[in-house]
Amino acid sequence: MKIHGKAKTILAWVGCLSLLGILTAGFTGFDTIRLSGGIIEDSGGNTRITISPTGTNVTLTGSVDFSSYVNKSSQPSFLAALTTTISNATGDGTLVPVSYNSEIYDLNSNYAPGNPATPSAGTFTAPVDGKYYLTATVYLTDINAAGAATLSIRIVTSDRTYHKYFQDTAGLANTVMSLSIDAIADMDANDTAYIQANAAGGSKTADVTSGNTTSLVYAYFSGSLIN
Ligand SMILES: [Ca+2]
Ligand SMILES: [Ca+2]
Ligand SMILES: [Ca+2]
Repeated sequence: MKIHGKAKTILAWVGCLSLLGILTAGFTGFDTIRLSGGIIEDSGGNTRITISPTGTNVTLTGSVDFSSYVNKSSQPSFLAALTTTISNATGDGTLVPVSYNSEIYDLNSNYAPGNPATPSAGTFTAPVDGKYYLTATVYLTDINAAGAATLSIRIVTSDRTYHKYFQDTAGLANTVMSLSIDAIADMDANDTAYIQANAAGGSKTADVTSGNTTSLVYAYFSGSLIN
């Protein structure tokens, strides 16, 4: 192993270290090696770890094997629920921005709750370019279509919209439908994602319904950066 930068100075100072074996001597508990930047190479001269001079990035080159779990406590990830019903919001085809007003968790503070009174959409903003797993449900009640009711739930991102359609062929009064959707969305930094739903084929009686209690969630929106 070859070490560049300030680490070289540190290793010269820690004279008891062996570069031919496992580095154990001289380290106890949470001792610190402080680098202002540099690279660590394997015995073949291949760069394996790069630490940027600014101290903001560490780049690992090649595959990385973890023998235990990896807990990424700041990885963008959120879960929000709708806890207030949006009444008489659709049924006539109106696309409703779903408000998901109550955050259950928001690990990197990238989710802004919506307001069911307006209604305005609960919106996730991607902090970095990446692939984001997004999933949502809505619970539509009081759908009174004269004939067939067409329903949809959509994930609306800055670059594209993901649609999922359903049809209630019976067209019964007071029909209820639970709709769900998911996608692995390609998002750029500062792209947004929110949920829309609608019912068509009748009048504007349909409600986007919340759970009975905060522990019984009928409508939720969640997402996480996966890659
Ligand atoms: Ca938030
Ligand atoms: Ca974009
Ligand atoms: Ca209603």
